[in-house]
Amino acid sequence: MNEVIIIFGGCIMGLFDKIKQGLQKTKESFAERIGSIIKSFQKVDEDFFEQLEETLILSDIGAATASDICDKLRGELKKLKEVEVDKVIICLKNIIAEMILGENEIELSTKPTVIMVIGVNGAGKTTSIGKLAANYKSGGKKVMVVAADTFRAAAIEQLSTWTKRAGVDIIKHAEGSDPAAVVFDGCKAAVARGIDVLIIDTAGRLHNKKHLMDELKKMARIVSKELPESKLETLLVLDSTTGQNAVSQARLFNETSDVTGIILTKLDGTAKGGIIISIKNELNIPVKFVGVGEKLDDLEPFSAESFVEALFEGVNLMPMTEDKNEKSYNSDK
Ligand SMILES: Nc1nc2c(ncn2[C@@H]2O[C@H](COP(=O)(O)OP(=O)(O)OP(=O)(O)O)[C@@H](O)[C@H]2O)c(=O)[nH]1
Ligand SMILES: [Mg+2]
Repeated sequence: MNEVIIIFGGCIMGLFDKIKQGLQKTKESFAERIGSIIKSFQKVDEDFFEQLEETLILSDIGAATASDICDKLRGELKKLKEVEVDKVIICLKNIIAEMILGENEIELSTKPTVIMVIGVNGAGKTTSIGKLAANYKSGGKKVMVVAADTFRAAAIEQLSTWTKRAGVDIIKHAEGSDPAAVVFDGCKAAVARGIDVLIIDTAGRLHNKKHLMDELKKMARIVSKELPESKLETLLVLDSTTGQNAVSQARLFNETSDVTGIILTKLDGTAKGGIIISIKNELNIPVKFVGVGEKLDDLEPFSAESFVEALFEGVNLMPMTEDKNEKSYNSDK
């Protein structure tokens, strides 16, 4: 296994705190579950791995990924002569860190960079766009938002409220108009006004409705045609409280749209943050932002290092309450 370096001190404290805070429920239940199996086993045998796999599945990591993690852990522990409690945790942490490392950042390498935001109804698209716009604006970028959810009543008004809060421009048409036409105008206006980041809000849609998915493709085609030099990021917004269902959504959206990243919302209200690991491991789509509340500044760029550190923060301490020097595991080899 390649060595995974987890940079604990390297991340900005504010960001780490926010992610920790947002992950509170996830990390509490993860730490409790992992801590309790670590305590209840004296040796690393097949029973231990069975329990661990079950625990990982209960932590919303998903069956396939839980099994991958256990296989990797088996392989790592076999290399050791004596398996101490701390080693099991460190190996587990490194395996998970390696799984979720990826292209978590959005590079604003083109002017404009276009971010199309898609997802099912109520996932948190419009709210995340408001937060994202404010975030880029405060970073000195010229931001414009396109109201391409022309379908849901009051969607345009809701987006306008967010763009006012964020202090950025909005391009909008009347409710019920063709979303592709607003996207077209947005592309033109972005060039005319020298915009750095163009963010497109889209209507909530079910991934199994073909005509709605075709509509997304049409919008993407317009962007490519009107802004051929621009990078198009398609961010899928997933509500983390829906757990493994969010992973199925990601799989299906990815079949029709070229999803380049995930915005995982509502992490503040759930213990299901483990889905971050299965999304990356099973679909190879990186999480790029996490939503940790309903306010303007409650969106954070995702950091794999901070996530793993937060997840294991409580676990590390648990075996320490026992006499660490006396407790070591025998590995069944
Ligand atoms: N606690 C919490 N609530 C959030 C977060 N993100 C969004 N929400 C809430 O989720 C609800 C739905 O958010 P919207 O942004 O309207 O969702 P949407 O995907 O645009 O919905 P449609 O346009 O109807 O498809 C709102 O009540 C938001 O305040 C988050 O990170 N944490
Ligand atoms: Mg919306």
